Amino acid sequence: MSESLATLARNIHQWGHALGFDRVGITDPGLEEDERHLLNWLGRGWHGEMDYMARHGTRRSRAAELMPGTQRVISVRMNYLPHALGEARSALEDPASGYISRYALGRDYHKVLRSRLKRLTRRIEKAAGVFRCRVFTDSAPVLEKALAQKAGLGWIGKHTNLLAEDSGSWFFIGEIYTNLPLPADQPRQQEHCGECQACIDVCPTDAIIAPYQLDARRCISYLTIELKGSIPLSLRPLIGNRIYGCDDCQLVCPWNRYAQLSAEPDFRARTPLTNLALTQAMSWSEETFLRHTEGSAMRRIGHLQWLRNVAVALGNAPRTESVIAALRARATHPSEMVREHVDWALQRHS
Ligand code: B12
Ligand code: SF4
Ligand code: SF4
Repeated sequence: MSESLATLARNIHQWGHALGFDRVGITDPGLEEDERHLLNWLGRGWHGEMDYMARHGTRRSRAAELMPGTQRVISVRMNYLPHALGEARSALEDPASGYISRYALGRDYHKVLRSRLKRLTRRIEKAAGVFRCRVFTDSAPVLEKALAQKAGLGWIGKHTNLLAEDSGSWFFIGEIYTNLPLPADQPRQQEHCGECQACIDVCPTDAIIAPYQLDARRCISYLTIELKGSIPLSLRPLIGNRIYGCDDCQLVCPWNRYAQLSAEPDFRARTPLTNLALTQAMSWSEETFLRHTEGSAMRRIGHLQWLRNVAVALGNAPRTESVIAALRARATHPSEMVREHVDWALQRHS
C-alpha cells in the first residue's frame, strides 16, 4: 500500500467528519454472505410490492456490476434524531395524534446526504486528481447496511437496522463507490444483541419473523410508505396511530439509550408534523399536504396514501364526535381507496 493512499484514507475520515458525517469507514465491496440472505429474502417474496428490490438482481450485492472497476466503498453515517426519545414515546402514546417516524420529521435525507457526499468526492478529487466514483444514499441498488457493517460502522441488529455501541441506530447511511485502492478499515464491529430480543417482542405486526429476518409485507413502514394500494384488513388494527413509518423496534432497543441527537439543522423537526392531531391531518387538502411536506421524504407518498393512512389511524383512535366528523367528511372522496379505508374506520366506531 502506498503511503499516499494511507494518508488519503486518513484525510477522507477527517473531511467526512468536517462535512457532518458522524462516522466514516472504508471497505472492500465483497458481500457474499449478505447476497445469500438477500436472495433468500427475495425468494420468500418478503419484499412485497417493492419490485425495485428484485429488479436489479446481484447488482445490489456486487458493486462492480453497478460501477465497473469499484475497488473500495467509503461508507458514512449521519445521525438524524431531532429530539429526545421521550418526545417520540409520548407522541406514540397519544392515540389522537398521528405518529410520524423520526427520520421523516426534517428535510429529506436523500438530498442532505447526497450533497454532502458530493462535496466529499470533490475534496478527494482535489487531493488525488480525477478518479472514478459514484455516490449513493438509498438512491440505487446497494446493500447499504451490509457495506456499512463491513466498513466498521456498526452491526446489523435483530431488527435488521444497523446500530452502533456509541450511538444506537438513529442514523442514515450513504456511500461512495470508488476505483481508488484505499486501505480498508477494520471490518464489522462485534455483534452486541446477545440474548436481547426486545425488538422482536415489541413489533406490533410481528414483522420480525426471526432474528435478522424481516417480512417487509408486515412492517408498518412498508404498509404506510411503500404499499400503494389497500392495507390488509388484518393488519389495520395493529397499525395504531402510526401514519408514516414506524420506530417501535428502535424505541425499545437498549442501545438507543446512547443515541446522539443530530447536529444537523436540516434534520430539525418541522411543525406541524410533530403533535399533529389526526382530525387535522384528515382535513388537509392536497395543497396543504404538499405545502407541509415540502422538502420532506414524506411527500413521495402523495395525498391519497396520506388520507388512507390517517383513516386507518382514526379507525384505531378512541371514538369522539370530532373523529367521526373528520371521517364522514371524507366518506365521499373521489378515490375508491380512500373511501374504502374511511368506511372501514367508520365501521370500527359503529
Ligand atoms: C427495502 C428497505 C426497507 C424495507 C425493508 C427493510 C429491510 N429490513 O430490508 C422497509 C420499507 C420495511 C423499510 C423500513 C425501514 N427503513 Co428502510 N430501507 C430499505 C432499503 C432500500 C433496502 C434494504 C435491503 O437491502 N433489504 C434487503 C434485506 C435482505 O435486507 P435485511 O432485511 O436488512 O437483511 C440483512 C440482514 O438482516 C442479514 N440477514 C438477512 N437474513 C438473515 C438470516 C440470518 C440467519 C442472518 C444471520 C442474517 C440475515 O443479511 C441481509 C443483508 O445484509 C435500504 C436502503 C438501501 N439501499 O440499503 C433502506 C434502509 C435500510 N432503511 C432505513 C430506515 C431508516 C428504515 C426505517 C427505520 C424507517 C422507518 N422509521 O419507518 C424502517 C426500519 C424497519 C426495519 N426494522 O428494518 C435506513 C436504515 C439505517 C440504519 N440505521 O440501519 C436505510 C439504510 C436507508 C438509509 N440510506 O439510511 N426499509
Ligand atoms: S418498524 Fe415497526 S413494524 Fe417494522 S419491524 Fe420495526 S417495530 Fe415492526
Ligand atoms: S432491541 Fe435488542 S435484539 Fe433488537 S436490535 Fe436492539 S439489542 Fe438487538
